[in-house]
Amino acid sequence: MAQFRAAPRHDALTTDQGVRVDDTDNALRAGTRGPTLLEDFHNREKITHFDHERIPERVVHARGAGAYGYFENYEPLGEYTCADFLAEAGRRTPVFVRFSTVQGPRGSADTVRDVRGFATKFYTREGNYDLVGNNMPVFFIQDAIKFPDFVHAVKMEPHNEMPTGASAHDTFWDFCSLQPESTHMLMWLMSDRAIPRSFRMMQGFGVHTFRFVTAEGRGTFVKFHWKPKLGVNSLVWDEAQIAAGRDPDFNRRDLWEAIEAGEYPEWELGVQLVPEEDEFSFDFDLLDATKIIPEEQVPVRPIGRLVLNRNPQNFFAETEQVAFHTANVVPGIDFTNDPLLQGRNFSYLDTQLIRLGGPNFSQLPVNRPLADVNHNHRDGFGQQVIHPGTNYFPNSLGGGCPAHAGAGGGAGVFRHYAQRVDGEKIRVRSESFQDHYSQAALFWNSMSDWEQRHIVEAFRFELGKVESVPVRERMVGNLAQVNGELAAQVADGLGLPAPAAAEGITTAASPALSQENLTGTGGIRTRKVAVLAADGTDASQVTALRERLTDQGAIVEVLAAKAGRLRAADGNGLEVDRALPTMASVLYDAVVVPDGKEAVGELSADPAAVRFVEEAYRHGKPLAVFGEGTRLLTEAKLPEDVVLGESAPSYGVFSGNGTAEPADVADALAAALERHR
Ligand code: HDE
Repeated sequence: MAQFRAAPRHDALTTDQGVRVDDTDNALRAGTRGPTLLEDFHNREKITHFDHERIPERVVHARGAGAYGYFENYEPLGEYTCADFLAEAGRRTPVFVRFSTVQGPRGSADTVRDVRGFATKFYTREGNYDLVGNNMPVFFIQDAIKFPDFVHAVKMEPHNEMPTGASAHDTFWDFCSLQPESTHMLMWLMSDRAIPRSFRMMQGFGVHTFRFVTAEGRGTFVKFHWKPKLGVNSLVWDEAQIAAGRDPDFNRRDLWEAIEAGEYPEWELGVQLVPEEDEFSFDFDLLDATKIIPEEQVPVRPIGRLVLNRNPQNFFAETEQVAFHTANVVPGIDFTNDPLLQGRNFSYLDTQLIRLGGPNFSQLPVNRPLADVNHNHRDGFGQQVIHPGTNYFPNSLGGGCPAHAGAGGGAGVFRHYAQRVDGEKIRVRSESFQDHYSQAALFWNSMSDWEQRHIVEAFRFELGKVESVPVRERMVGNLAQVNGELAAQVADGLGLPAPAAAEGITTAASPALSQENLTGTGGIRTRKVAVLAADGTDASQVTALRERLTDQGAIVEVLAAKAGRLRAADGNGLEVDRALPTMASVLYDAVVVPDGKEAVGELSADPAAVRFVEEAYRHGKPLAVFGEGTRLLTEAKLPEDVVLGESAPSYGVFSGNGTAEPADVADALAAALERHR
């Protein structure tokens, strides 16, 4: 791709034709106060190009952020697949990954309640392989033919284009309440998975059951899982809503800054493998994308790691123009008859034709395979290649080329998996797709107390925004098929009577689904700590604490009312990293208030500082306070036992009062940060 990158230039401005331009500030005119002349080709070219700068945004997943990196394979997988990029231990394959929200337009906020896309393009030696997944392992519908209905329902409503970046509105819940197959996915959407703390801290899933195929043509069903090294962590709902205003680019910025700082995000790719002969040994259908295979039933086997280590240079050229397609597969990876996947295999190519303006989008730098491309496709908008010779097959004039790769046999040739199919042409869904509630219940049963509480609150919020009472009632009725307590609590929040719980609901659970069990190994790396300071702050505490935390990879920033330098208690200067009015507690993971009578007095009189600690506390973030710092907590009306540090560490407030050394307080803070909330 390097040959397509323009180097920064320091020479003269030219037109598209390479003609040097004398002045780009003043249009050519008849007299200094006269009309602009059509003859000014530079002016016309400049404005015309600008007029055409926008392309249609993605119909879903319009808002996203991407990065380059590599995938490194752990061990040869030839036993299951002939995919070349999985053939050898240590083999590295370049990748581009794009994360996204689904509902909102390109300019919408990052921290909305939504599914996140997790799409990976592997530039393998045998062609591009796209794994176009989400951060949730199931989907709203079972058959792609329903996708336009689903998307129409979830997107902004057609009459007033509201709400932006939210599913909390009538048409979405109307559709879902009439579509019980969406119930399992709704449980995920109402869970904290829908408000990730960071793209770097979420799982990814291929969702469908795919097929690995060996060189001999033997198939194995496979589900793909990405697991983040930093653990699966989320925001809390109030925090997410505030962050959407304070920094609409919250997740995008987080990814960008981590990579710029050399803190390369990492995931492990795992697979669940199911032999073909076990296809019917589950109490759900492997072809049904509203179902998971519980990890306790089929363990996830780690096969490699993904590292993102380079930011794009140009958002439009790379992140916007990247074109993923579920049908971009390589030898060794094939499809199943999942009706959702089958429809996607049509949709993704089709959508790029309108979005990227014609059939040559695979020639765009970010989409170009590293593997050789050689075919008879010709012409079309934006053709970049000057093809010599014949453009048809068979031919004798071109030496019979490009020839069938299959003719010579050998590796690296895609041959479709040979599956026997036999059936009548019918518009009927299989009986085995009909159980819409068992796995929704499984998910609910697997949640910890706080996760269940958040799910109830999310349903109350979303359905509370629905105007239509019958829609609310119908949805609560569906929830009664999942869990009686869940339905009763949601109903209560909506002022509706509790519906009767269904009978015989499963009590099965899958511990692997709870975020509580999805901790990472990254410690507190890249976690952000705000130190609230003013003139008179105890700088020695700041220094000691900063040292201890940054040693462990955290980012510590000093915030004060104004940018510049403070006068610390010892009379020396203390650098301010950020002006308090430009930031908010939702942009940090923890807050520190150092000692200093004068400083804390000033902070206590500043509503922004008071709100900062009040909000951080309410969002369950660790607070560390030293000496006089407790005054700010009192001002923020935190409970007295918390202010006194008596309830630590359950509240996550660590008091450096008395003899506690800043380093010890930093350690307690770090331990709390690592546990997340
Ligand atoms: Fe997509 N989806 N999708 N989707 N999807 C698109 O393709 C579609 C589905 C996913 O960062 C579109 O280039 C259909 C499941 C991601 O560029 C479009 C169906 C999963 C992205 C499309 C689904 C996804 C898309 C819009 C139902 C998770 C963003 C623009 C059968 C496994 C990729 C585009 C990026 C994007 C169609 C369902 C993930 C219209 C028809 C299930 C991550 O082609």
